[in-house]
Order: sequence, then structure tokens, then C-alpha cells
Amino acid sequence: MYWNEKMECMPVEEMRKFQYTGFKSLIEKLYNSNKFYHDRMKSVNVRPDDIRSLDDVRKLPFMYKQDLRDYYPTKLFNVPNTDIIRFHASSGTSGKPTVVGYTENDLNYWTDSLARALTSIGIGDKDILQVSYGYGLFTGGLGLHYGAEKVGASVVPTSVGNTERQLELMQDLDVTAIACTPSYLIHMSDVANKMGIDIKKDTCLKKAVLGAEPWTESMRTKIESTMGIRAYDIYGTSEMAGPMFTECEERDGIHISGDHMYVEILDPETGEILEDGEKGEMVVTMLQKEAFPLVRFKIRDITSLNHDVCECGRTSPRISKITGRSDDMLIIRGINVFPSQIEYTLMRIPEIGNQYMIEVTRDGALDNMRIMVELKPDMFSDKVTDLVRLRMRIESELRKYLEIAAVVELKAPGELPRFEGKAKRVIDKRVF
Ligand code: DLL
Repeated sequence: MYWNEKMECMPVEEMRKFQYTGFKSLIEKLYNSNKFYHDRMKSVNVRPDDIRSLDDVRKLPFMYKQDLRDYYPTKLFNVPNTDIIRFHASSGTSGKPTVVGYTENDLNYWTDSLARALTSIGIGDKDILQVSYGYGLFTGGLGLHYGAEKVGASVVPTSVGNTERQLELMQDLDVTAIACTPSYLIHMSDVANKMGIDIKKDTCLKKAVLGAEPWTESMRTKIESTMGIRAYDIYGTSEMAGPMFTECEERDGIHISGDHMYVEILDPETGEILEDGEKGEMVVTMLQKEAFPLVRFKIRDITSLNHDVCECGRTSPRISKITGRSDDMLIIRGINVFPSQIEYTLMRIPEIGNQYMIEVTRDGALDNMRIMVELKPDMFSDKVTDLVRLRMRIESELRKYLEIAAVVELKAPGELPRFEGKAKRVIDKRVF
């Protein structure tokens, strides 16, 4: 049992005061020590003295994923390199990834947030938690790993893949909870069926902590009824730290600990701040981060905010299930893919012309991506072996930059549809 009653149950007005104090000292620190934030504030003529209430956050400019790319890899960091003890990275909008650094305190805050979240869904020292999120640069594996150890659970760090072996371990070690993407859990269940394992009867699995990609209430119902478990939503992004917040046992929104993060919801069209219950794009300010601060960062996820006190007793605001994004990022097998990254990779291959199309489909539980590319006229050869070699080279380049497999189809010049006006390059046929 790991929770912070003072923070998690603090009256809303008191929490706002607490957030204001944290925010004010963050802004003072950044204004005085970080060129990026200093220049941004100067550009709108705001000094730390102008921040006199939490609502004054609105005076500050937004931060975008593009900023992370422009200041790649570590120019936005606010501590000396010697204080960084971990890096993670996630897909950027083109070419380079987004790099996030952590001090020791950052890792502690992140772990603290996850430990509170796991406690809120009843995962503790009696649990054996299989972490089937990817370990490595992706934040899912290591994030859940440390959070679960903090609550005293026994961790089975399987990472993603090798599903048959995962299922054997699940049975042999009496795993009680699993953390992975919802689509991977559905895939596991399909593989279990083929192996003659009924997760409901033949394993001790009771809970699943699912996130890193959008999923719906109907997926939850399907997962729960076929596997005999309770499934909880977990949310976070690498820029925030990684996975950080979950639903509680009530499952009426994802609790956002006010001492960790301040959330605003904006109308994506007008930029106006929206009221509780209204859907818009989420903007976050991290209140405790040292290495890689985040002030008014446009995450691009669409959700709504609710400040009512939850039945569980926690007063922290809750966001509703993420229903989409205000940009064109795709999440394929739990991995973020920007069409601009695909374009960047394709356009560096001299044989490829200007036209391409991306098609995403779902086969069972697994996402598949097909990329159709038109070749330049002089590159289109009759020799099948040349074309096969070229296709394999393009697939390998894409795998290198996107970290997921895509099937490439080569097209003759002029074969792909042309559009008047904005080209439709992405066809997402998945039903969520
Ligand atoms: O996906 C961190 C994470 C790991 C979250 C494990 C949950 C579990 P990124 O790779 O930076 O970080 O991707 C962040 O994924 O902006 C959302 O668009 C999407 N996403 C994450 N969780 C959810 C969720 C991790 N529960 C991006 N529902 C975010 C819907 C989600 N989308």
C-alpha cells in the first residue's frame, strides 16, 4: 500500500494554492536559468512577478513537440549533464526522436506517481505483475517496473513479444496482474486459445493495466469477459516522464495527481480554455521535474477534465478516456508514428518519387501498416530482382527509423490516386 493521503485527498482550493506555489518557483527558476524559457517569456512580455495566481499560467506561451525537435537532443534540459542518470526517447515528428532526461529526483517522482496509481487499483505486495510493455528507450517497461517494485509487487519483466513463452511464465509463476497495451493483451489471449490455454480458468490473472494507445469501453468489456479480469486505463507520455496516471477502482476517469501535473483543456480551434466536462486538447505543466521541465506543453491528446471528488475519496482531477488527437500521429502496435517521419525516410531514398500512401489495418488484435510508394520514372525497372531488392531496402530503412515493420508496395509512376487540394496520404481502416 503506497499512497500519499495529504496530496491525493487535499481539498481542491488548497491544491490550487499548492500548485500555484510550485508553479511560481518553477517559473522563477526557469526564467533565471534557462534561455529557452527566458526568451519565450520575454517574447510575450511576462516576467515571474506577473504570475500572481494559478490562472496566470495562461499568460505563458505554449510549448510544442516541434520545440523538442528544434532543441534536440538535450538543449532544453535544465541541469548539468552529470545530474542526468537516465535517458528515454520516443518518436519525433520527423527524423530525430524526442529525448527525455531524468535526474534521480525525476525518477523518484515518476516512480512515486506510478506506485500511487497501482495502489489505487489494488495492486500491491501480494501481486505478481508481468510487465509486457517494451523495455528500453520506450518508457512503458521500466516505468511500470519501478512503480511495481515500489508497491512491493513481484515483477516479471517479460517486455513485449515471444508470446508463447510469456503465457507459460504467466501460468508457471501464478501471475496475478499484467501491464501491456490493450491490443497486445487481446493478441495474447488469441495465442493462448491456440495453445489450449483458457486465461480465465488456467491462470491466476485478475487485473490488467492497459494503455499507451487508444482503446474503447467495448474493448474493455471484451477483454474482461473473455479473460475474467478487471482492466484499468493507464496514461502518460514520454515528455511527461512516461506512464504516470491510472483510473482508480471506480474507473470513472484517470486521476491526475495535482502535485505532479497541472492540466488545462483547450478548444483546439479557438484556443479558449474549456470548462469541466468539455472535450478539447490537453495542455500540461509538470510541477516537479528537474532535468526536462515542461510548461504549457501541447500534448495533442483529446480529453475532458472533471474536478468532482471521486467516490474513492481522492480529490485529484480526472481526465476522461483519450478519444483522439489534434494532430496526425498514429499509434501502431503501441508505437507512435508520424506520417511526416515516414515521408522523411522515403524522401531520402533517391529511387522514390513524390507520391506515397499509408494504409493501416487491424488483423485480429494486431495493427499492420502498408506503404505504397511510387517510383521515379527512370527508376522503374523491368527486372523483378532489382525491384525486390529496392523494396527490401525501403522496408529496412523504415524499420530503422520507425522501429516497426511496414510492408512496402512499389507502384509505377502515376499509379496512386491524385487529390485535388490536400492529399489524403493516410487511410486508417482500424475500428477502435
Ligand atoms: O505511451 C507512455 C505509456 C506507456 C503510457 C505505457 C501508458 C502505458 P509515448 O510513447 O510518448 O508514451 O506516447 C504517448 O500515447 O500522447 C497518447 O496519444 C497515447 N497514449 C498513451 N496512453 C494512452 C491511453 C507512452 N491510456 C501517447 N489511451 C499519448 C489513449 C494513450 N492513448
